[in-house]
Amino acid sequence: MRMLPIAASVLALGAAACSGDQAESTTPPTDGTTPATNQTAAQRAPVGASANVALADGEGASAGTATLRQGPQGVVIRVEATGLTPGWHGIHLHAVGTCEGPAFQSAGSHVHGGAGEAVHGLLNEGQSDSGDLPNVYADAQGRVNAEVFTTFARLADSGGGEHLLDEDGSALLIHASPDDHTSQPIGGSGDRVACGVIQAG
Ligand SMILES: [Cu+2]
Repeated sequence: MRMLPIAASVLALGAAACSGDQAESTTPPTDGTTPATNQTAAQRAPVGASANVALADGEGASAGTATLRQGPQGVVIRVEATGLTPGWHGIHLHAVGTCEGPAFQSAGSHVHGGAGEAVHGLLNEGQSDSGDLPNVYADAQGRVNAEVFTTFARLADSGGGEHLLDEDGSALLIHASPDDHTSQPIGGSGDRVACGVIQAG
């Protein structure tokens, strides 16, 4: 009678070793479930972090809102701005979470954590500026409804890109003119006309 429990244990160990072998298979999955990525697993951010922005013009009047949401490889930014001149506008992530009108110089330059000076411009071969974003377009009433995406910044504590919710914060800033995505230091996008602090949501 004593032998029965021992035999059962040996059988259980055998089964565990078997399933362990299966788990260690190196055959790559063929069902397309492996995410295509240009970042290593360590750089992928946990999703779910969000932030809100209350935009104001140089006189302190409301100029709309923006929301930021963290994805695994970057941040989706929805911009719902008002009171702009019709046409294209440069929009960037600036390095300091302070928006003092009318010129908003308090927001500092663009977010940039890389070595050396930031090279601006999404279409510039040497681009390294983490605050760069595509332009947004204001309609005839001066309203913007747009979503832009950046892999250069993050809300999450880990992941790729510059941390926007760092000690001195960050700001979302809309310029008077379009960004040509090439010239230094801000793509010729001119005055800072609307600014909002990026606040964890
Ligand atoms: Cu800017």
